Amino acid sequence: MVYTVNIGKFKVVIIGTARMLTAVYTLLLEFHHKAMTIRTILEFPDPRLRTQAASVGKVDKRIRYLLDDMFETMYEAKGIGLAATQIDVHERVVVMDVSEERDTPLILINPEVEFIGDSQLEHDEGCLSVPGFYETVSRPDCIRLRALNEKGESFELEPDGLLAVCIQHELDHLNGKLFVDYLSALKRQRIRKKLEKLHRQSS
Ligand code: QAP
Ligand code: CO
Repeated sequence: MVYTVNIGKFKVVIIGTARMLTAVYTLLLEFHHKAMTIRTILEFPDPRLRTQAASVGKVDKRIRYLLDDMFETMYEAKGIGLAATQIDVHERVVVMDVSEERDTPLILINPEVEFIGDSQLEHDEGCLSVPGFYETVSRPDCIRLRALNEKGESFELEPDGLLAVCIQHELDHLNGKLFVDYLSALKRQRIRKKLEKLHRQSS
């Protein structure tokens, strides 16, 4: 049999049995997917950043594709953390890499955080959704994290310092919260006005 299938903008002709069609089609879909993985990052004050993300039910191939896209998007943008919310996917998935060498990826699916001890840490924060702005935010320094990895296995971590700050920042995204929410209304408004102006100029 001769089959014609559409893969994105391509029309592909497959000659063979129906079983071959399925196999080749799956392969082509994966190839096509891998060719376009950088997603658009939403920017403050986009109201979609205020969405509460839903828990992931099953860590399957769909989630692993999402993780691939998120890492590619985060590394390309030179970020240290990216929540799915920021690419308009409202599921509880986070990718991070706080290492200097950019070679230590960390995946958090359905993350849960507990505060341990009561020391606070002041840290300069930025955000891929608030480009060009950095402000000091105070957060609990020591946390206990429980999350699922890319295989759906549960793991625990007790980070402090930058890693603890970044985890809390990304978890906030999944709950529709941004680091600018911790600033004064005046500072937040200034940032919003400047970004809105930039968005008008680039559209
Ligand atoms: C969250 O943020 C974070 O303005 C991750 O022009 C940041 O990856 C937690 C970025 C700092 C703790 C400390 C920001 C890239 C990246 C920008 C990011 C920019 C380019 C932000
Ligand atoms: Co952010």
